[in-house]
Amino acid sequence: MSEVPPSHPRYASLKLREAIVAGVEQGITSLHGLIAHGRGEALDYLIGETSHPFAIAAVRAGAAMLLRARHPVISVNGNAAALVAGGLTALGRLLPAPLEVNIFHPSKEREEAIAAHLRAQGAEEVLMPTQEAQLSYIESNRRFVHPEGIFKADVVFVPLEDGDRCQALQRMGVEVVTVDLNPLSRTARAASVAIVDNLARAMPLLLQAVAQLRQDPPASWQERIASYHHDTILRAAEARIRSGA
Ligand code: PTJ
Repeated sequence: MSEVPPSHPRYASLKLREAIVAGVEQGITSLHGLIAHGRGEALDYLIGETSHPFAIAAVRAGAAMLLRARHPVISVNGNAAALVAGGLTALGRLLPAPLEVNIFHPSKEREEAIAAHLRAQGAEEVLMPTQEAQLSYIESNRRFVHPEGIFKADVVFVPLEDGDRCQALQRMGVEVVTVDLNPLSRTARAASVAIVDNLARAMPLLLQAVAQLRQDPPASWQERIASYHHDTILRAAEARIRSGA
């Protein structure tokens, strides 16, 4: 039972905080995930807790990139699973694309708990990290991937993480669509498309964009991607944060 009354002025933010705490209690999210979430909260506060045009433009480009992909994969960590498991599962069905569990802080139990949580939300295919397939240019636990998933992906949706794997994937020629409230992070900078927004707000927008764009001819996806200018988008997000308005 939630202890947050809907009338509370910070209801939406407090509900997300509850979801992350519940994630820790269910063995899905790491304790470090609480700290990462707090950093996200602070940046969201500065950004005005709303989805700005720079985020909407990135959502559309990201949706087009995922639709254009030959083999898209959705990477899921402990924070994303706690916040938007249902949305990630719906995205997997819509594209279609497999979900793959990939976490930074090693824990077999947590990997299993994340997979079970995704399946409970209706995910049909959840790929797990393996020893057989490993990414280059990275030494953390994130290097262990699935041979049929991230290992052979051409585009990976990577919501909310540290930057190492994003950089490694880019060096391997894989495109990355990320959601990160920090436009200065290595993830946001190294990504092909960075949606600077709260993952909880961006997820329904991304689902809507994919549902709309998949009706359009593939040539229009290419145009959408070409009209996305990564540095300009990141500068606009940073300017919004710095303005303090
Ligand atoms: O489950 P694991 O082991 O894979 O761990 C996941 C975390 C998130 C703990 C791990 O990847 C990590 O430590 O990430 P960082 O380096 O703290 O980066 C997380 C980034 O996500 C930061 O730039 C935060 O500002 C940002 N962030 C946090 N919450 C949100 C967010 N971005 C969008 N939406 C959020 N709700």
